Amino acid sequence: MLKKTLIALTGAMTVGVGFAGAVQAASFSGTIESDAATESSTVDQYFVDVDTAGIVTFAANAISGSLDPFVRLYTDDGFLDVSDLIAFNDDGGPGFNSLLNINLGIGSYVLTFGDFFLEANAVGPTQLDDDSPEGGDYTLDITGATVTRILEGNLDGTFTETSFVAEAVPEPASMLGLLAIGAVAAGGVLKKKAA
Ligand SMILES: [Ca+2]
Ligand SMILES: [Ca+2]
Ligand SMILES: [Ca+2]
Repeated sequence: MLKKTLIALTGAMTVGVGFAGAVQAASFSGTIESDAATESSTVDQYFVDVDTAGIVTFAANAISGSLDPFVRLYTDDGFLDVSDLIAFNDDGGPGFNSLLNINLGIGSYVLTFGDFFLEANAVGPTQLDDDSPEGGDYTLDITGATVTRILEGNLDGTFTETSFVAEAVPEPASMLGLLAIGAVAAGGVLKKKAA
């Protein structure tokens, strides 16, 4: 029951987490879809603004399926193409997960998220994924930048703009929120064990 509820909320909801100081952090959920028949998989785009120059972290973790996360970062000049590429990461995180730590100046950027091997010119909504199209649910944690827009790639070649809540939560409220989430999760586990 709890799991179902959480899945239903993914994609449309963002859990904003505020830290002390000016560091911005937020966590997003999404899904990469794949189609073996057409050897394709979807590519999602996260538009972010950096308001204070410094280290920005993108942590992309698969949470279901056989997804092998691969991320690429581009400058946002209004027309996303291969010439905008500035960085990428495949397996910098645990296992096959991606972790991109990069020093960025003030400006606008686009992170693309897809399954291995995400080519530099594969800017969505789908990519030719002929090494083996794989999909699954994922989380993306972004620290040091603010997400302004999310475009989810669809297998039919369209994008869906995902609505999300970017919360600027003061530290005390944020801590209460985390405690509340922990309490709900604990409640769910207890219920499951009792059933
Ligand atoms: Ca461009
Ligand atoms: Ca990977
Ligand atoms: Ca693949």
